[in-house]
Amino acid sequence: MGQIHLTLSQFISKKQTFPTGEGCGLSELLGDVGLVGKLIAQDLRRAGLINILGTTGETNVQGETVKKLDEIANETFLSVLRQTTQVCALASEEMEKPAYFQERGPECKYIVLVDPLDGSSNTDCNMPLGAIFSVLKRSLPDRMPSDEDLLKRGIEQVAAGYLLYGSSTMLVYTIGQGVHGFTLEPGIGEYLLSHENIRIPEKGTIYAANEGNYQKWTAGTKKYFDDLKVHDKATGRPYSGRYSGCLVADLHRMLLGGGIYLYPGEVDKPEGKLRLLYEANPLAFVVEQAGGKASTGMSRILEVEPKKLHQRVPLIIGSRRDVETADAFIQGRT
Ligand code: AFP
Repeated sequence: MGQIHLTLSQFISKKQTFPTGEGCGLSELLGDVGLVGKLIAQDLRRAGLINILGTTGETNVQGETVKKLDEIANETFLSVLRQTTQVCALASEEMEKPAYFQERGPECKYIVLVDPLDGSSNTDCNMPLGAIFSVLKRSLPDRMPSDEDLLKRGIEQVAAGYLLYGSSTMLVYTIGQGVHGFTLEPGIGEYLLSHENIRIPEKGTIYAANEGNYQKWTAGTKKYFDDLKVHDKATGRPYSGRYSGCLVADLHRMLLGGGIYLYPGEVDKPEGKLRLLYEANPLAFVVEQAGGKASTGMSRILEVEPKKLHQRVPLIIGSRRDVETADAFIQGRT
């Protein structure tokens, strides 16, 4: 028999230490996020056969076309996390307002924010998809959270991570003690530890961005992308471009092999495209925990003060030295 890997719950109970009172709540929550992953992965494997591809005909709060799978993933998060004893509210890219689970008592500690299906343009062509989650602590135990309680800076997250539906299904998370990756073993329906304590290389040679937007970028951003293509063996240039349309998949590649993902602000849209609270913040927490960096181009993502639930933010994320170089160009220092 080969090596026996720890399951997700074994790893959490044996290898993670929680502040007093946090243990079983976060452990249950992470297990339930894993359950969402199993349910969605099962649908995705049969997607072409069970009429769940294509659009619903609706538009979401972001003004984007809703895919059937967006709706299914959102419903799955809602119905699973509604059963999670320590979750009292769920906010999602697919819902204008957060859902509050009124039936929860004062012992219920956590608020979860999710992008339930990241990369939904990939649904119909069998490309990778993901989901991103951020966990905040409820501020006051004696009342249900309000919309304002969800507007916390990324540094206040107590856990974060993502599900990746690729050639295998993975759950990657942090509770502020490194970043750990688990691969779903479909035969036994368990997540098994496959990537313990992931460390992102200081610098990579890969970039991911939608360069179709080049003409919309600022002079500094354009200069950075031009610089990536200069031939210079000593600095590993030209970088290779790898962009999947799924941030989770691109970021996972960077975490393991190094590099940089950029969705920068544009001259006419300085706020960029991606959402702060359930895309940029959780991934920034993961990447920082792995030794990397995440920036708006101007400042640290985790310190951005949120003003509204579906706020957008430019995102430059990945290997520490690559993000520092990109920031220098974007700020006009290079
Ligand atoms: P969707 O989930 O709406 O498809 O957006 C995906 C995403 O948030 C991120 O995963 C991609 O990297 C990025 O947006 C793709 O955006 P473009 O289509 O503008 O390149």
